[in-house]
Amino acid sequence: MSTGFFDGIAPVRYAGPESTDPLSFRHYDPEARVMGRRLEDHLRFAVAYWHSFAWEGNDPFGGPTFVRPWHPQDEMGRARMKADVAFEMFALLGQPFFCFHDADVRPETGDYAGNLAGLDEITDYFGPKMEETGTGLLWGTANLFTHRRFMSGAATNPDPDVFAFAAATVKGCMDATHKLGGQNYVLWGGREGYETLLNTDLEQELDHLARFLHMVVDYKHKIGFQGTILIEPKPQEPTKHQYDYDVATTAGFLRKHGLESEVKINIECGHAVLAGHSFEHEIALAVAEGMFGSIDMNRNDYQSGWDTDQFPNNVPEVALAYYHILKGGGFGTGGTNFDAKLRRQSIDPQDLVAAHVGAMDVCARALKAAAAMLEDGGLEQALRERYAGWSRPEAQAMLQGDLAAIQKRVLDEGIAPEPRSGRQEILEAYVNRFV
Ligand code: XLS
Ligand code: NI
Ligand code: NI
Repeated sequence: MSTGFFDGIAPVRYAGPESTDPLSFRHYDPEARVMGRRLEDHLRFAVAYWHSFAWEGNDPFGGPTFVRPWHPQDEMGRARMKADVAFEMFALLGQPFFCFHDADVRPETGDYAGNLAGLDEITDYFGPKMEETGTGLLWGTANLFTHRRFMSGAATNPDPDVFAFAAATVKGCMDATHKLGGQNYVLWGGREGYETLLNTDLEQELDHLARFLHMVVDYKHKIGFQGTILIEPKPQEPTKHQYDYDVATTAGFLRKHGLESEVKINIECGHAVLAGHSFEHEIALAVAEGMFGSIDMNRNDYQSGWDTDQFPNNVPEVALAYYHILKGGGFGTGGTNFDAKLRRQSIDPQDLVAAHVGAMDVCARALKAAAAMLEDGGLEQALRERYAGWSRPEAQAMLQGDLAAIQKRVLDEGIAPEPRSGRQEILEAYVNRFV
């Protein structure tokens, strides 16, 4: 039986690029084939439960703006109603996946046993709904940052009791993710960092973080969870400095602790920008490190310098992100999770659906552009030409040699390199032909 929340909104269909209906797809045809694969299987979209159904519209200056029938979110009956509405939206959109934190889906009881019981109950309630709507779980995760017990961190808290509470919480969330056939399990270190070094033993905290992560990996194997463990980097916010700063930092941390073959990275567009990088930089680096896992798709406002979690709307930027994903072989267990929220003035149920429709269209258009660039091969050809000198035997031999041998060659052969154009504007104009 329908909750009536989305009354008047029909299942979203592909209507073609000429459509002017904000509740129809203009570019996302799940069945369309791109590089021999269905678009739905390329993009692997997921709705983020927290932004769409748990966040009430608060900002630092104001309280809730959304008035939903499942508010206040403090008891199981309304948690079930929220789930009913969420799965109605997944079905309307034809979303193949969703993602959730424990705290998004069950009420906060204030104690561990109560929270775990709520999580077990609501995830049992999800099971048949997932069957019925054909929605899978892209990833589950634990919220180790909202409740005040986590104010000084979770795995990196100076208090071992908080470490214990966090470890027990993650175990419960991994069990729930496993039960629902989740394809990944995510750890975003929301408060794994510090506000001031004056009260922080950075070295000890990093050791605890590594130990915690080893326990997560060990537990994954113990229960036979087939999904991928993912770390989601972010440089700051909420803490002043977060340990999993960016892809480079995370990759180094994983290697230092022997976790590089066990853990991959979930890259969020807004977090990349906060770290002073582009989205495609973070993706390309993770691919190069063999650690690319999944993406959190959103965008930041370029003026505010804050993780604004807006829905994506910049096709050229998103196209470059998917270019590097496709070039790296596409998603394995990962996907495109819309870690994006409405603006707090967008209070209608229709806004929620339209936001996802628009974002799915941006991604579809971007992925098609990325595939067309790869198939055309222009960028790859330009790369091959730029690095062509390295296929010469003497260049390869140099990599096996040493500085003295190279010096001798430079002197003997009178090597005097001439600079060559990087052709950036020509390449930018090339990209513009596809987006
Ligand atoms: C917050 C993060 C969060 C993670 C999941 O900035 O993006 O939403 O994706 O904990
Ligand atoms: Ni984020
Ligand atoms: Ni995220």
